[in-house]
Amino acid sequence: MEGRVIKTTGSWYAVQTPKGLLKARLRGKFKQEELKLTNPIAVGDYVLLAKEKDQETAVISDILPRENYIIRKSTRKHHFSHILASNIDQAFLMVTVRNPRTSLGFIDRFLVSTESFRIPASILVNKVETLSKEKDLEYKELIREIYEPLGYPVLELSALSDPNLTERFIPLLKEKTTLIAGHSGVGKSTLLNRLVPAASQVTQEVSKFSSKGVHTTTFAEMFPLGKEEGYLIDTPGIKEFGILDIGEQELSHYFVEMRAYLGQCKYNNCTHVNEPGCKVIEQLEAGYIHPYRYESYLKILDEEDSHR
Ligand SMILES: Nc1nc2c(ncn2[C@@H]2O[C@H](COP(=O)(O)OP(=O)(O)OP(=O)(O)O)[C@@H](O)[C@H]2O)c(=O)[nH]1
Ligand SMILES: [Mg+2]
Ligand SMILES: [Zn+2]
Repeated sequence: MEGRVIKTTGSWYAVQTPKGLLKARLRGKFKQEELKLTNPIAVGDYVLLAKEKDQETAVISDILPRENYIIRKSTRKHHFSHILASNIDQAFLMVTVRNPRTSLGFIDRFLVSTESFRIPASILVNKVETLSKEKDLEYKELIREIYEPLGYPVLELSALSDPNLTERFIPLLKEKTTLIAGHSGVGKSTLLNRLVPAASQVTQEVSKFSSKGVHTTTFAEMFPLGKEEGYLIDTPGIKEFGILDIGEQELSHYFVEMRAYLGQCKYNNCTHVNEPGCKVIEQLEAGYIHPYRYESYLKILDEEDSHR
């Protein structure tokens, strides 16, 4: 039978099937040929599984091909990646101006990974009710100025205090699998709890046992939206997104504002760094490409280069 992984906790997987939720484990080891992964199965995966003799647990025998996925760099193993979630319809990157501050470079890395699969992405600027300093408000506006013209919706919110979150967000989530990602502490689970009351119980239960009173998400988990079709995937906070092996000429394809000019540079193997007759550099100098975005482009190019 076929099912979808909605939760992983290391060795066990919760799989939603037509016959209900099953607790499943993996049979043997899977070969992951194209990627060096620390997790063979991720939330969002469609899998084939069969019930075991006891009828209470199941064994996963295969993973169906992933339409897409978002990865982060493994914190433990160098050159390894960890799939946050797979088969998603859209991604929300939650960012904050302070406590913690999200950098533009982090946002751009995320957008490269969503663009590489053409996953629609939005930027959620959370905790806006805490911002009053001129500098902070300017940073918030900078985020809007950079990303909105590129086609990424920038949504400001206060997951803690906005009264109308359900009315605002549920229509965006309907009939879709949505991933929420971002640094630790930006408020991903807080938003989830507001939108999916069933999830809130889970979190409250856990936080009762937590001495800090704050529950840091440690495993990705997918929550059904209830009567609205659709799923919301809460993910653990991450420091850095991974990027699949992207060639140096390929990277510019994932910067939407550069895409339009590709093929117009003098050299067809242009990397848009310092080549003469580069259309991208020309557009940058004319003010049509944001300097911060170009800075991120160079940084990612450089980092990926050092991995080759
Ligand atoms: N002031 C303010 N605080 C918020 C808001 N949203 C969340 N917080 C607080 O930020 C802290 C972290 O929130 P979480 O929802 O646990 O953050 P998270 O992104 O899930 O963090 P990880 O699970 O570690 O990745 C909590 O103390 C929340 O109460 C907000 O809109 N305004
Ligand atoms: Mg969380
Ligand atoms: Zn060029």
